Amino acid sequence: MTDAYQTIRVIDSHTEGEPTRVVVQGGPNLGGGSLASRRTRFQETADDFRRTVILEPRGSEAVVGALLCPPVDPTCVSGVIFFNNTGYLGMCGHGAIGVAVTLAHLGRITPGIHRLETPVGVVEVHLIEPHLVAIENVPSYRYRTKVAVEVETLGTVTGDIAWGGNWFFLVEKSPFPLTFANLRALTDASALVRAALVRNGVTGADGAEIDHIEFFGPAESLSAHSRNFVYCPGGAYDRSPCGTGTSAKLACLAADGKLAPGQPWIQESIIGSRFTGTYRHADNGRIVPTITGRGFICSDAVLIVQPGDPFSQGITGQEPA
Ligand code: PYC
Repeated sequence: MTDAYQTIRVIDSHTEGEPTRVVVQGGPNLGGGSLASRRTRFQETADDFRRTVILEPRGSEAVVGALLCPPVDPTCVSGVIFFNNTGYLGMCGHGAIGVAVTLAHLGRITPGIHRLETPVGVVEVHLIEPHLVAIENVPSYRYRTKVAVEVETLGTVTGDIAWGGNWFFLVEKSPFPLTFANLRALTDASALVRAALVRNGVTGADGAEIDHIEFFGPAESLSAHSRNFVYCPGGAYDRSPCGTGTSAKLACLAADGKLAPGQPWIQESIIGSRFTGTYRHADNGRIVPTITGRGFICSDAVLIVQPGDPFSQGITGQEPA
């Protein structure tokens, strides 16, 4: 006879290489209210659930979790709260694509346009084909341009600050060539840039921490416009070109007059996968980006948490009792 254990049903997918884990059963009950207030409740009352789902041994630092919840706006097919190895995200572009292919896999959506409610606003997802999705992201904008910071071992690093659903510091000239072999150096350099921004009080609007760093360089493929490396808040790198990061990039290109509305921008990731981005103008000098990429289901699984498991809440760096 086995003891009763906790089960959590998840569907794992990847979007251009970047994993998304959608919780479809066994998640915390966050009650009602806006998605932003439910995200706060998640953080305050159920953060152990985030750790169980994302951290090793059940997850990994690269995984972005997505908790499906009932939407407030009845025109939305679902609400969704994104989370990762360190906390909670406002929006997640690759994650929204992962949610769309997951909802299609579950038979909850068919090809067409659907709306998802997130803590930072409603995004439209267009399931073009079973594995091809375009998301119309939240309005994005460049907040500050050519901000110089002194970074330990790197010297002066200059970048733009932009919002694409998360805050980004975008560095046009990567301090290291954007190759897979340089992942460690790029990750370490990004961590130093992030620390320098904090040290110097450089923030997004309303003092928000800039928790994503993006380095750019020339594309490897002749048909892409640029290659990037994206450092995520928990120290992992984005295997995809990052949906919110590509949105922030489009906002900068638009502000510089380097990309016209509707003109495609092909952004290559550090592993060579791609998103195609376009934008249209919105109010207050903002743009509405559309990001298109592919998503594939990897597994439909039940996570099990047995009584007495010393790592039921993941490996956190604290010694088990
Ligand atoms: O695709 O927006 C994105 C994203 C954010 C963090 C990881 N991926």
